[in-house]
Amino acid sequence: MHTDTLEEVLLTRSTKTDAFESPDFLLLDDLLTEEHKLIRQSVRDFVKKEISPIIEDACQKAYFPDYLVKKFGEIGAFGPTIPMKYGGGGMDYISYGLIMQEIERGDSGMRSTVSVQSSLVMYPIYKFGNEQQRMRWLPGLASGDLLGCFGLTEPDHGSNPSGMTTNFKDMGTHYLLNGAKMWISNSPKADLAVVWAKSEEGRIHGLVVERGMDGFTTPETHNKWSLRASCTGELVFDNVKVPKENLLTGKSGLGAPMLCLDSARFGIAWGAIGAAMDCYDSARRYAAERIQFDKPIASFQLTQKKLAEMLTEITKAQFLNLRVGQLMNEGRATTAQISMAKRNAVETAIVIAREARQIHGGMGITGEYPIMRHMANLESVLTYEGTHDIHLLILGAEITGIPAFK
Ligand code: TGC
Ligand code: FAD
Repeated sequence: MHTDTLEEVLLTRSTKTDAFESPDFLLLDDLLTEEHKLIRQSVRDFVKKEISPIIEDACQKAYFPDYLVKKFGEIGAFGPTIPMKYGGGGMDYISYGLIMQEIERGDSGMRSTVSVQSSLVMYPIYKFGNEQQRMRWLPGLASGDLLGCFGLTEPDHGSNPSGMTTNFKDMGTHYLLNGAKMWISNSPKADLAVVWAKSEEGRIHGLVVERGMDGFTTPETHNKWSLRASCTGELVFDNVKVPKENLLTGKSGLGAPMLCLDSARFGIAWGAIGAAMDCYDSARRYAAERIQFDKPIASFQLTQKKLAEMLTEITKAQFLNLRVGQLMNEGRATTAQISMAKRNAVETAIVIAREARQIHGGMGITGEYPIMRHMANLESVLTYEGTHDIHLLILGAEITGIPAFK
């Protein structure tokens, strides 16, 4: 992976301290193991030390702090549910959720980097790859020596990935890959891409495409107002010769990328609530400190209403996420349950970010507080991994038995 100089980021390091305190109104901690709490604490400490001091500047400058990739590997944030034999953490899904929650509490873009690597790159290689492929790529991805990305979306096929036109032909000694993917997190810096493409028979398969292959380019997408500290780009395949040993043969069809998305959407549900918790906590502290009409604004009923509703919604979402995590651990979570959790968490977080912005008054629009950054980031989270409306339709299909997508 190409790493930029640390100088730009280090020079802009703020001395601001991150005073975040996590809300736990219904003592959800009692339902976690000691190991869960230790994992959460270590990631929370990491976020306070490594992400909070630089993230506002990184976002303002649209700078992807790629030196953090190696550090994420060092704390075990990549592939927490992947067996230790391959460099993963061998942890359960609640641990994974807690890691996503803490990292997104820092920034959704940083969580994107980590959840793509874990759920959308390591997971398919582990789940659909053979032993040789696992040993070849998973340890480097787990340590952060390699960065990966996931190419499903195309310029003309977003919500409808089964219409994809990216394709590969069997040339005997190799596959010949053509097409393009768009909106791909991590792509400009990625060492490898898990790419979903159609065979000559029109069946969707996953292939690992590596940087340096002739005809493979990853142009960056500029001018984003959201996820500015995450790098996003395209994947362009112009007669790329992909070795046959790079095909993931364990599963084909749309169900293969969809299984990866189940895992990633689960992580996003926890992550979005992390962003909501940060907005709530910032608003609670600001309301106690900010004096108007000779009183803290926390003493006004309208402020208390906002805070009370925020805490209620965070608490409800925490429990929904935890229950889906238990079902994930038992292998019983369904796509529709995960859709409910993702959809609920992101909507909850966006509403809370907007209310928190109001409590901060004019200060809420500045980088002195994390609110506008979370709010802008959450607009991407609302759209990726299945839009808000697609998740509603997945639930609608589950309830009625009638898919309304087409
Ligand atoms: P449909 O006819 O329903 O299904 C086609 C085949 O796929 C199977 N399937 C699943 N299998 C396992 N798990 C799931 N969750 C599955 N969902 C579908 C299904 O059983 C069927 O299999 P078979 O064997 O019968 O053929 O498919 P459809 O074409 O009608 O589309 C359904 C729809 C709209 C729900 C789905 O395609 C969808 O979810 N669209 C949203 C696309 C999406 O989420 N894209 C995400 C791209 S990656 C990304 O955004 C990363 S951002 C990361 C970051 O930065 O953090
Ligand atoms: P469209 O599918 O064109 O949807 C536009 C609107 O139409 C939406 O409101 C949608 O809900 C609505 N709509 C579409 N179909 C229906 C329907 N049947 N019924 C009702 N309404 C409908 N993709 C990847 O593969 N890998 C990545 O790493 C990745 N990272 C991303 C990072 C960012 C910052 C962003 C913004 C996107 C990323 N995506 C990634 C792509 C993301 O998954 C897609 O943007 C998303 O799936 C929606 O596709 P689209 O943007 O083409 O919107």
